[in-house]
Amino acid sequence: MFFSRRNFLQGVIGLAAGLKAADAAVKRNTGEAPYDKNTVIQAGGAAAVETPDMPKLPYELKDGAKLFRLIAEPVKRDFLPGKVFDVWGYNGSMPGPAIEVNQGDRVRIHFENRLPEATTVHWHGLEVPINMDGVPAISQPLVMPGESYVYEFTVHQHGTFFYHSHMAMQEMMGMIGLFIIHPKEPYTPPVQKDFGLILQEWAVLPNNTIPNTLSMEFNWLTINGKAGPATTPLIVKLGERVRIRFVNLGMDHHPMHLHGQQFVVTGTEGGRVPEAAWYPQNTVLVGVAQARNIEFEAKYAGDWMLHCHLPHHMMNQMVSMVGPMGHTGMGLQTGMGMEEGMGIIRQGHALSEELGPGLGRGMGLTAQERPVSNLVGAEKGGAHEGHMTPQTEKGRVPGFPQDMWIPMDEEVARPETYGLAPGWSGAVTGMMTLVRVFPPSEYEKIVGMIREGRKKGPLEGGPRHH
Ligand SMILES: [Cu+2]
Repeated sequence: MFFSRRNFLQGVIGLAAGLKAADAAVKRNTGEAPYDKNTVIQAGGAAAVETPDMPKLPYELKDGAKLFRLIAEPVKRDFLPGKVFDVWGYNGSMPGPAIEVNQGDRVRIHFENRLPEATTVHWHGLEVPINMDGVPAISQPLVMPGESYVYEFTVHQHGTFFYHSHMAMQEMMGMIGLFIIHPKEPYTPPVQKDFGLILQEWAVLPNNTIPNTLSMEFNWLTINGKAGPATTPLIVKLGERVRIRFVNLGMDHHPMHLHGQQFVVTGTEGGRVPEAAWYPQNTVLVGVAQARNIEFEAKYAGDWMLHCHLPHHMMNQMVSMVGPMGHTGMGLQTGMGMEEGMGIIRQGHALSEELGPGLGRGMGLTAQERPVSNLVGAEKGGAHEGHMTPQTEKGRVPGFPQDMWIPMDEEVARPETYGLAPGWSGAVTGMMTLVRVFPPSEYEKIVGMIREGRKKGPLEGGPRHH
């Protein structure tokens, strides 16, 4: 940890006591797509699910069913401020808006395909009639561009499910959304906060905006379509019981780790886990196509990290800088032909004597290999100086550091980041977010900030670190 997060605000003035979780959910779901207040559901007194950075899908009651209108379409999504990517999603949102219903509901989904290619919608984990299963050519015809299809079924299960395209490359373009079903009989013990998070990874080459769905190396990692530090922190009051629902539909598994507390896994993609099977953990592996619900009591105040623990999933826009283009850190080299300078292979194969080391796949034994790092060329005072892990003059070693340190507090400031320690955003990158646990008076203060939309200015008592 770069900062100690043990000191907390003091002397803050409590504001607007009594704000309900549902109100907070309304305020916080201010994503790009329209958000409708009627989607906040209080099932059996359960807390409504909050989906930071992601809207919920509104519905209307019609002929005894909850009617949703789901539209598959291309979407522009900024993973970070200024990093806008061309992805695919639903209703203007990627991930798609969350569908939230109650056990026993009749659900009708008017689905429309505005993509340039055919698609279908699969209801992952739901026990639905075969003609509602959403697998093209197996259970239904492909829904061609411009066409519609009506899905309708009764949900008798409860838990964390999701919907997604059943075309593999479309999945990797972002075509997934939460499908949460609240139980008829409320879960015990009850939770006061309930969050839904979708984990995704992306391969976007430099200077591209369209994910390379064929790639198996990923350089952008997102939670609800945002990369840290643009992920909106989860706001919790000290002593509350918290549920976090993780869903993963990608190429990689994500060991999600929570700092400072132990949790139990209370649900999977198959539904509720019996209490007798709960055991303490602080890292849960959320595998591909899986859902995991965790629950914990927020016993300790602080800004606690919640993140995938795969090191390469804790970074933004990783690009291997090993190779001809990487040696200067400034793009195409001068004094070389175009093909040579760009590392284009014209002879041999990628691991050959001639080319292997230049592609960063050598064994350190051949003449062409040169000592480089992913930030090689980042000399003191150079172009990359401000993006390097802070060093001292004494600690400066050629080729190091390997890590990036790119704080952007101002660019990602939201009410939920209010009062975080200066530079905090340098520590939250890739598939990372924060669980901010506030003592009651400070909690009311931050909720007040959220309601007002305030995101700047000091908190009384100073920053939360020393
Ligand atoms: Cu991961």
